[in-house]
Amino acid sequence: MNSLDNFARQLDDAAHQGRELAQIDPDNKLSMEDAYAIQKRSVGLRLARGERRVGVKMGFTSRAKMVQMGLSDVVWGRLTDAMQEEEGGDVNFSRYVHPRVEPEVAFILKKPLAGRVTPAEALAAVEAVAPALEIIDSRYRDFKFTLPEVVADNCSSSGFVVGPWHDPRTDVANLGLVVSIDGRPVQIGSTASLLGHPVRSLVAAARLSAAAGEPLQAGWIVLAGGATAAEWIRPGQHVCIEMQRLGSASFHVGEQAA
Ligand code: OOG
Ligand code: MG
Repeated sequence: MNSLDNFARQLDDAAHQGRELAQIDPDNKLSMEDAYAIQKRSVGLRLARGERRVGVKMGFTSRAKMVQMGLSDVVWGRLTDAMQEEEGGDVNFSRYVHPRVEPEVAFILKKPLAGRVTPAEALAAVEAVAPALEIIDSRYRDFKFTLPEVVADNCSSSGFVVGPWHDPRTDVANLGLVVSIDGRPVQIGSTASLLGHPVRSLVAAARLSAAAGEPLQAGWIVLAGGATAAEWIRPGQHVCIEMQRLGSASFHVGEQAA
């Protein structure tokens, strides 16, 4: 087994078992190319277990997230069906290592979208748009990592919840949003923080996925990135996002299994 496969296996095991591991690249030797190769292989292990690819998530598309994590390049990860949690349902806390939640915008595509596209072309491929919550869960101890390490770890992808789908012609340029935990607002922001307009994140997703040989497909979901800093979540909490015009999405964090 070469070292990329070995890292992929370690990261997949940690994600599968919901346990943390030490940073894999303490000497800063991994290139971004290696990192994406590890990500592809580790998601490949999930697919081999029967999970189905359902889309792409973008990372570090807002200043709030870049500042929180101290990293500043836009990155992307692969979403599978097993990551989608039921809207309004219970998420199983024991499946996660040390989860955080962040507000996102979700697009679902009605057509493939590949390569260098304009914002208008990107919007023309959108079937619907929705408010979403991403549950990120770095597999690394203390949620600490370098850019290649987080990319190798599928950009902390772990869970996501999608709210009601809306007409793609809804203007999503600058929608106010509030994340509440147990009814208390904990993050307030706007969709404008996503590269100035969330559609720019979709444009970037189209370019980066095609460059990786996995162009965006009809039916795929694209998460545009966290619009605010992420918040820790704990068993027993109720987490909700309310977004202007698009409504709300929520979940309850189930008690830790004994
Ligand atoms: C990396 C994932 C970044 C986003 O929306 O910016 C991300 C992390 O913060 O652990 O999902
Ligand atoms: Mg995110």
